Amino acid sequence: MSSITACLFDLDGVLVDTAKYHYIAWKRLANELGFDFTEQDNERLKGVSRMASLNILLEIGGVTLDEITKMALAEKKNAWYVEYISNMDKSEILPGALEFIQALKERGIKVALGSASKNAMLILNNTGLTPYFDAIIDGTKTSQAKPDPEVFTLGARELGTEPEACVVFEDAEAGIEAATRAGMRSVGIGSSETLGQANLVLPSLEGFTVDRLLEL
Ligand code: B16
Ligand code: MG
Repeated sequence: MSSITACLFDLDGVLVDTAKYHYIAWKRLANELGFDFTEQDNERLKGVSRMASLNILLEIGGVTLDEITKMALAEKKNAWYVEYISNMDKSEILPGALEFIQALKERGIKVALGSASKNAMLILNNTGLTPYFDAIIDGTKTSQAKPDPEVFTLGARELGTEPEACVVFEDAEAGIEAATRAGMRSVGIGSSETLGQANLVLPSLEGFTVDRLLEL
């Protein structure tokens, strides 16, 4: 097994909890369309692209719409979401995430972002995380959604690192599958019920050390 020289991080659910803002915006849209949208429903949208999320939401509400209307609704939801995340600051970085990234940098391990979000730069800038990344791959640079490995393959390429030397941190099952398909090791952040395919599952990054990473 190659030694680990790079870590690739998902954003929502690993470094920050933006899922709550996605939830409020999707719920607002569902309510406008005349149906409810629960937190449990929102679980189905984690790690899923914007248009795929809208399709799931409409399926839950039993609503069928043409593509042009769907595009307009996705834009409307995004405008609300951007308004919510505009007020984010570094207090919204998830426990242990910044400490772990700082420890990686001190040990000379490269750090990349691998997120489906087209709003990743706004979130990274507002939380002060941007300078820590050697490569940033987000939804504006990819054409295939997770579980396709594209986002992580592009990240490794931009870092100049072989996939075998990379570890992916993900909170979504599709993200763990994407890592495996990219030929990378993975750490699931969340529950082993959904992330059991990862090499290691942690409840959060709090207390996780570089030494433990290097044992993977
Ligand atoms: P946007 P990640 C994902 O971020 C979210 O988990 C998912 O809920 C969202 O729909 C997707 O980004 C697209 O986000 O609408 O901002 O482009 O987990 O891949 O960091
Ligand atoms: Mg995620």
